[in-house]
Amino acid sequence: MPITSPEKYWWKPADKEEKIWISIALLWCLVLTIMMPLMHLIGTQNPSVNPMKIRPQDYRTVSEAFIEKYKVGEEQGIPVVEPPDGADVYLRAQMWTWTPILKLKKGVNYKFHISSVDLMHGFSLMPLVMNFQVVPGHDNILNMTPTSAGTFHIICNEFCGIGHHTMVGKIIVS
Ligand SMILES: [Cu+2]
Repeated sequence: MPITSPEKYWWKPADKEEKIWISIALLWCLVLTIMMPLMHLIGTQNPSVNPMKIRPQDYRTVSEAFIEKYKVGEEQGIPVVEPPDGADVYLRAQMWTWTPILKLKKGVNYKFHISSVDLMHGFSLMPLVMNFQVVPGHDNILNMTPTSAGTFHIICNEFCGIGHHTMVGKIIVS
């Protein structure tokens, strides 16, 4: 039995319904493309951080010094730190912790330095859904003023190994 080619249908003109869906998909792509830069200006989920370079070992040193200076306690082996008003705040990501736990005041502006000392992690502040990537070697500088009191959790949204799901940090605002 000879081998026969399948019916050639793919060069038939596109169906009307197919054309409608291609147009919708294209239009949606354009909307998303415009929304990406626009959300930086009007949205709050993707803060524009000021990235500076820092070697991971240097970041470890400065964040350890910050912890030493303002440590007020400990929770399950993680230091609890209460920095003074307007201080530089260091939040370190590493497999699989966010160090330290921060105690902040509502309405006070803090200059955050967020970086990783091993591999790439993702900063996701819940329940506010504020996100950005935390890359070793880059100090993400971000001015943040807590506007509401409560306990906020930071989860890692970049898969970083076997303990990824346990990587939860905490910011307590009073
Ligand atoms: Cu992680």
